[in-house]
Amino acid sequence: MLTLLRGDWHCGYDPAAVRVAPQCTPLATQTIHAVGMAEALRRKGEDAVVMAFIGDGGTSEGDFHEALNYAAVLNAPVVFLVQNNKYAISVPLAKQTAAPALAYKGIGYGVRSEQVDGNDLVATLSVLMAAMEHARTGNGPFLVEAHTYRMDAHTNADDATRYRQAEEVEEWESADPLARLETYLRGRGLLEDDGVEAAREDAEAFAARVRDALNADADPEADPLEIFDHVFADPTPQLCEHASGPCSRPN
Ligand SMILES: Cc1ncc(C[n+]2csc(CCOP(=O)(O)OP(=O)(O)O)c2C)c(N)n1
Ligand SMILES: [Mg+2]
Repeated sequence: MLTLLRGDWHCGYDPAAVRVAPQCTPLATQTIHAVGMAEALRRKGEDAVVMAFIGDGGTSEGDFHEALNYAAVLNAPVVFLVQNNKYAISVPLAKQTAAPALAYKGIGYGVRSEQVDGNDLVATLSVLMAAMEHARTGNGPFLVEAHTYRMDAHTNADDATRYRQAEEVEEWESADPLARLETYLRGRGLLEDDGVEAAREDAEAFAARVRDALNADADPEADPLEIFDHVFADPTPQLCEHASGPCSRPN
């Protein structure tokens, strides 16, 4: 997945093999793709469920609404997971929507919708399993709104201190999902110090392997014009005009 983020326009893996669509930058378009894919899989006789992930800001896009509507009309096996982390870059939720909750957007279209504490891993898993089962057994789409918080800035080009208070961030720090999971598992006698240490070491080793693999790869050498090779069956006159080499435009 990181291949793409290094500036290579190839997505870095075979989407069909791992059944994970390539990341796409235009917000909410993936929700429409998900509905189409779910319908296609159903017509092929597969009992698959498609999961579509979207943020709170993304739910304001028209595409999201078209996807919800069509998913409900088609009774498509899609689970929409809305990660409500309360910010869309610098736009807080209150300036994004007047709906009582984002889950209401699903209800309005006839999509079964529920809210969950997204920082509670066990609760989130439980709701998602129920949602998958609902969709897989022919009951149509399901929307899960997971409440969480964006702890950091949107990107390293964004300064979150310009639009939110430190107290707000601190409050959410105490709801750290990993710390809560650890407390829960320890409380149930399922985890002790050595287990925590082993998990930390595993995570560090995994991150180191990913970094090494990325460093070992040569930087992608992309020819920007190559993207047009896969857009038009035959190049347009305008493209030929700009082509540096011969252009194989039919007469
Ligand atoms: C159609 C479209 N409009 C605008 C953008 C620019 N943009 C990128 S991320 C973002 C905010 C997304 O917020 P949210 O859906 O809450 O997702 P989060 O970043 O919190 O995961 C915007 C406006 C875009 N990528 N696509
Ligand atoms: Mg957000």
